[in-house]
Amino acid sequence: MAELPSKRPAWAALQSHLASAKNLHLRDLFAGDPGRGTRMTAEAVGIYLDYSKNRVTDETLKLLLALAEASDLKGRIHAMFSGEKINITENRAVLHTALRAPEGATITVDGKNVVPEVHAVLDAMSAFADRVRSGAWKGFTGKPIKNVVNIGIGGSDLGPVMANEALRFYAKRELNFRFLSNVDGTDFAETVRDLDPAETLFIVCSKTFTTQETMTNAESARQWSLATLKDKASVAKHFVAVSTNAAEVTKFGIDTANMFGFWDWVGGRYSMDSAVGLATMLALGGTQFREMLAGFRAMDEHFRSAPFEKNLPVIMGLLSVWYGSFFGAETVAVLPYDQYLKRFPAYLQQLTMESNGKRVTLGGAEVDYQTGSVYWGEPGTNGQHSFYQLIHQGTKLIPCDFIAFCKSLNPVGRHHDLLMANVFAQAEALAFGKTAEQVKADKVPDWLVPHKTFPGNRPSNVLLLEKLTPFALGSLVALYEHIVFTQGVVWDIGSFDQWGVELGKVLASRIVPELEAAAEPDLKHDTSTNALIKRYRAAGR
Ligand code: G6Q
Repeated sequence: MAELPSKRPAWAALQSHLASAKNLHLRDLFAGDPGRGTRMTAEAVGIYLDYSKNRVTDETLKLLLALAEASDLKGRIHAMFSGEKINITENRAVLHTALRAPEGATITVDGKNVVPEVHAVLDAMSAFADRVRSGAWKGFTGKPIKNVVNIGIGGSDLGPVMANEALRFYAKRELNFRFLSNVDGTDFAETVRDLDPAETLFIVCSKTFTTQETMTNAESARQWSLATLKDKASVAKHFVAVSTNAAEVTKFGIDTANMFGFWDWVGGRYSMDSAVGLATMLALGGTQFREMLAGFRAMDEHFRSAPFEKNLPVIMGLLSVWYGSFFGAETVAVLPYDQYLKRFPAYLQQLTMESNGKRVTLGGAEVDYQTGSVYWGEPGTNGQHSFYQLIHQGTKLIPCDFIAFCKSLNPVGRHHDLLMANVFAQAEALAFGKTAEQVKADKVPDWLVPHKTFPGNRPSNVLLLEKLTPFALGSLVALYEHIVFTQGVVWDIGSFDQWGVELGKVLASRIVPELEAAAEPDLKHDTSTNALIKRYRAAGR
């Protein structure tokens, strides 16, 4: 079995460096190094990354880069991009990068170039989107489509939800998009309650087409639609599918001519730029969707070719390893200062936590260091009036990623200057804080001084972009995809399986018949689960 990364000399070097690095304060690092704020930056694909407010020295960065080398990050990047089956527990290639490969590229999986298929699906999605957007696609009664409901969950929901919100500015506003994911009947009822079935198109989005929540919602949607439209032939006009499972799609009654495919080498949480993005394509149209893909692709190229010391995903990935595995930080806050990115932290939660929430190495050995962090966040400035307090003055170390755009899509009076002033001020305050001396100088009574003192030394990255466009969104998502990859390689874990999710799918289906059985079931769970099931049954549902 391969040795744990923590046993490598490069890891040990960082561990011993930590002893001194822990005591450094960003105040001193900046005071002693006038070039720091411009030197510790990197720029690529329209993203300016200022990582100077991190608790690192040039020596730390050198050691982190050495750790990346020792982890064979270069080799692993090559393995991913070239279609090697690096998802070893499922024996699959990991090729979300092929989803945005240019036409004419060659990426081979099991002896077959997958790029032509990718573009064939994109063309089919684009043609379909044109018809719906122009009104040429008619519902069963001849009315054009007004409402689009994406039914999916996890990777078949969070990406489109986030992207449709993020790119709303560019969307066809006449189309009304909704996203139905939860198996809770309330989600279904509230999603459809004011919609007219004759004007509503459902996208049943499921890689496997067997996911309990999605199939239950799809079945309820079909019944709801048929209750008005009456004729089974209407299903073909009001339901389309995104799936890899043609047999199940046909069984559901959807014409496979209206099925948009993808492949087992695309993980759910890496699929928003595949056919899973059909709702986004319907909102944006083919041209703008392809601009988003170009943003992904540009970041892919940067990740694959830029030297590590200038490589955005590598730098950010290594910094998060530094805090998570060495400082013991448990979380990362992602703080977009753009209202359109309000679902971006939720999207990143799945991307990062499902990918790197693993406790054994690829070789199966239990790790003795922290792996995936808890990612969370809210758009600025709202978070400032709630949880930022804990980041500034609490006992936990929470590295932050600030994301901001120089130009507003909705310039209104002074709003954007105020918004941006807040980003810069927060990053500054977190880093430098306010010393007791400074507080005293404000004539604060002695007893109040500790309460008004800010220790500072709270690390952050600032990502500054020009404007939120489809290209910019693609580049940001790909940035985080590759940050996750970098982390996973250094931790030597499998970032592309999700056995915990699979377990949930199995466990729930075991209990369903026990809830629904007419006769009292013979329960064989633990005493707590047995009692809960009995109480639920006794309540009479
Ligand atoms: C993503 C996960 C998971 C998955 C959902 C939906 O990486 O595998 O979130 O996307 O469970 O699965 P289906 O698309 O198969 O319905």
